[in-house]
Amino acid sequence: MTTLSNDLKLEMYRRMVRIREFELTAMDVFKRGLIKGTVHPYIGEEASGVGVCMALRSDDLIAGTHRSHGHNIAKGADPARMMAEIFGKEAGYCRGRGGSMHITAFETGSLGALAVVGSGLPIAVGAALGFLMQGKDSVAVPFTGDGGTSTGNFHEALNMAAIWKLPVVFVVENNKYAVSTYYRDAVSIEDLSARAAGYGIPGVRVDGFDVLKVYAAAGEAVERARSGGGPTLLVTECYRIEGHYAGEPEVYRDRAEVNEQRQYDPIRRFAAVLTQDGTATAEQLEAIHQEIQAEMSAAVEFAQNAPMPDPSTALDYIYA
Ligand SMILES: Cc1ncc(C[n+]2csc(CCOP(=O)(O)OP(=O)(O)O)c2C)c(N)n1
Repeated sequence: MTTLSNDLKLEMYRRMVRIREFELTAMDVFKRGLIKGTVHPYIGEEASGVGVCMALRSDDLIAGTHRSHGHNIAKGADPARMMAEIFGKEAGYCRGRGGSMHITAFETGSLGALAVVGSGLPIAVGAALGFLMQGKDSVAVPFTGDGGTSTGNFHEALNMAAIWKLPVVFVVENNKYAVSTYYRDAVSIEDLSARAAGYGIPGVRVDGFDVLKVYAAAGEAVERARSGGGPTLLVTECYRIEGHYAGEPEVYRDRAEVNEQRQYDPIRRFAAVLTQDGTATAEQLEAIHQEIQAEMSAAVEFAQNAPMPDPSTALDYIYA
């Protein structure tokens, strides 16, 4: 692997912490009844989104899921505008019309958080076809969970991207559960990247708790897509530490299982790498945590003080 600069590694760390703190804050405001709807925490999956998105250029596009706070932050979205969105405020990315499950930060290259499972994949394939038709060398990167790999959308999207050699990197975040269903109860194979063989495209499986490994694997797939080599199926093996949504009862798994997975915490693991390789001291990393916590308090304050959308504009922005 080429040596990465300290600045790059610290930016990866900062974005992982930003995701973690955003999710803790979002769960907190949800439990305190300050927001409507729900939130689907990305805690435990930070290395996946950050490893992938840091391998992208600003003109590459991502398409997310119902669990996409992390994808947006990894791609560079502003937590204050995201917080305003989940508070339903006009200052949010979708002017308060989208909420947690639909945050769409076009400015930083998000095609949207798309809550219909699997629906981001064909949208990204369309974006990739658009890049080719416009002579651009950008890449489209849809995310899905393990559950999404059994939707018709997944198979149609992979097939079309494969036959047209489109610049797409399909990222499957195998966090092991689709709501209450363990992934092995829903698919007949253990390695989801084996599904790539059915479309004649490369399938890559990577440790999704390790941001450097994800970054390297994503970088290779992105370069292949950008240089005309067609799509890749990239599976990041991770784990959903929190419930499917904030406060979900989680009756389908043992606490012991969750606690065992906590030892792979991607942030703690990356912190150990950064202190051991001399990138930063423990004190410097702690200062990042504090800086991000202050950012989250400011984001909540911004969101709470922002005005609600004017009811007379409820039907605005529906048609382009
Ligand atoms: C087409 C469709 N079917 C069902 C649902 C309800 N639903 C929301 S999230 C979810 C599970 C998705 O699991 P997975 O793709 O593994 O993503 P994860 O939640 O684990 O990130 C389901 C079934 C939906 N949103 N869309």
